[in-house]
Amino acid sequence: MLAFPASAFAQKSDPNMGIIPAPVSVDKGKGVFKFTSETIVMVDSPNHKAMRFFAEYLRKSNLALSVTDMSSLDKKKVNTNKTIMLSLNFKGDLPPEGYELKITENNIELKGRGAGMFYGIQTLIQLMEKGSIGDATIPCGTIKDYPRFSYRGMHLDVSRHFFDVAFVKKYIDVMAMYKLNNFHWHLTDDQGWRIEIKKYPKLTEVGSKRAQTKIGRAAGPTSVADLYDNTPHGGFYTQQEVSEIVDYATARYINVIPEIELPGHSLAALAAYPEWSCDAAKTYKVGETWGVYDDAFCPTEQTFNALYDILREVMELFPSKYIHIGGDECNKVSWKKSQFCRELIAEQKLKNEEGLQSYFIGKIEKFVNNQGRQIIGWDEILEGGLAPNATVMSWRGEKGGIAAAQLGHDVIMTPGSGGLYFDHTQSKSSQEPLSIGGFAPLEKAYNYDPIPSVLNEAQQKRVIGVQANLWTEYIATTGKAEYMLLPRMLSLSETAWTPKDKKDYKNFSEQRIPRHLLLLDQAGYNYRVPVPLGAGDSVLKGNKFRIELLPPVTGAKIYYTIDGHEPTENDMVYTAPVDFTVPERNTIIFKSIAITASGKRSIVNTVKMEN
Ligand code: TNX
Repeated sequence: MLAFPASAFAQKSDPNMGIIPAPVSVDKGKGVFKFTSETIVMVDSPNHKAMRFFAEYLRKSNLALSVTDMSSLDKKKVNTNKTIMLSLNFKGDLPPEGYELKITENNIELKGRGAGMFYGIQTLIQLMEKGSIGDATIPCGTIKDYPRFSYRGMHLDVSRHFFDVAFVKKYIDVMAMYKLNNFHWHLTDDQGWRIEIKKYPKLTEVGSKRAQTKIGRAAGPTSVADLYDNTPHGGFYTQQEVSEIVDYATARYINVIPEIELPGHSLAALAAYPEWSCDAAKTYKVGETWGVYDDAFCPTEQTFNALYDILREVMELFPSKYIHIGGDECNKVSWKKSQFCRELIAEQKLKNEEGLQSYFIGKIEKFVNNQGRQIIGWDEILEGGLAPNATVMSWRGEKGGIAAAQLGHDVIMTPGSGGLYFDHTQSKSSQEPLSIGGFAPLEKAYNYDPIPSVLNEAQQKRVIGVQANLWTEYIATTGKAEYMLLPRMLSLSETAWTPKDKKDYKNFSEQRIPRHLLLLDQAGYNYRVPVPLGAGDSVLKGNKFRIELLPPVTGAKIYYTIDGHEPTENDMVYTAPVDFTVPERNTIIFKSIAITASGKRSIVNTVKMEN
């Protein structure tokens, strides 16, 4: 006999009070704070960014509460019962980005400075139960919280597919809800240049459009299976839109890091300005398929000057201390063919084309440093010698990150092997949508530890954080982008924020995720509905079985069949554990599906019970 684990979904019994990412410390209290018509929200710094965010949140919510400036009140006369008090002007220190939140039946007190206040507000919002005056409550407790890593990043590739301003804002919103603080915006690549550059208008006039896109998942540019969709694709952000997004993110304590890819992944720019390539006589067209192209920026004076001009405009638009300059997957074919490059290698006494890559990155870094900024590059920037102040994003496993940390460079961990490539598939089922492949289920990013154990203490400090990437070769719609992002981004959030010893996947996936998925639903996000909890695809051996399931989303229904058919809402509704006795040499096939209140569906899960 085999039984599925019976784990009661009870948020009330959750030691983390349902909060994602799990806080550093939670001391649960008894009772709830109730919102009534007498509740007042008092702030001591109404013009503070976080306070303005909260005021706006309250204005849009059903709570109809406004924010009162404490200085406008006679403090002695204020009844501190029924108040929610947000203060920045308190004595003592909190850890960077930290906050303290105390909820009693009488009042709520939130202390935090800067981002800390903002994150305290996010926690408060997550704790809110029901939405309107009269029935809204917050459970009592005391929370002390601050992040494990200072860099908590989420990336979005808008080159392979373009996503409009409204979607980018929605993406930033959900990042902010889960306390992520760096938005890595992959703005340029072979398949599209997406940022307006005033000095070089052809970058967007020509470089932001491709004539068609490869269908399905075939090999890269040299593939012979040439099937295309015959549909033009394009789009770009004007500088004004870029500024609007930067402001929007800044209001949510999110830094926006622009990525301008060089020297490789630059075909869209070369289609616009072939004179920046090593063979200006060649015609280049904006990439229509995926993979690594042979063309790259040529390291001439002319190209560098153009890149400096571009970066100057980029730095005007982005206040970020970091500017991402790419650096990955430059295969150097065009450099090897170039007389100019051979001569430059000799003249600069470089070893080979690897040395030239390092020379290229070094010059760009020097320029960026001279403007008071720092570069981030993918781990290939280690090849041929690392630019002196660069921060490395380790994506091809952890090797690059480890080497960089050992050299004393800052590192951001974002390895595919850590489940941080959200373009990889979320389950092995053929019911998943087309993806680039790989395998990155929810628990993989959750269980990833960004600090490699081979690093000594000083080197470990070089790992400033962790990031997940959403590459969009196979993601053409916002719905699919959200499906690939969520709920995995919540795993990233907890990996980036929560102390390692407080992480607990069972608590996360069974007690907290279901409610968050309902909240995300209500906030208008798409996501992947996990299969009914307790129902992994499996083959069980024996004669007596009990199937015990829990809805993966609060309020979702589970339907099942035992006749081999794909379950739908026309089938049996799971309400209580089901027992089976399987006769000898027989098999019962139990298939289940979860369907949320809004109609989102999980994939079908199959359990075979064999005797
Ligand atoms: C590798 S990650 C790339 C991207 C692709 C991605 C697909 C990195 C630095 N380069 O150009 O989109 O794989 O997973």
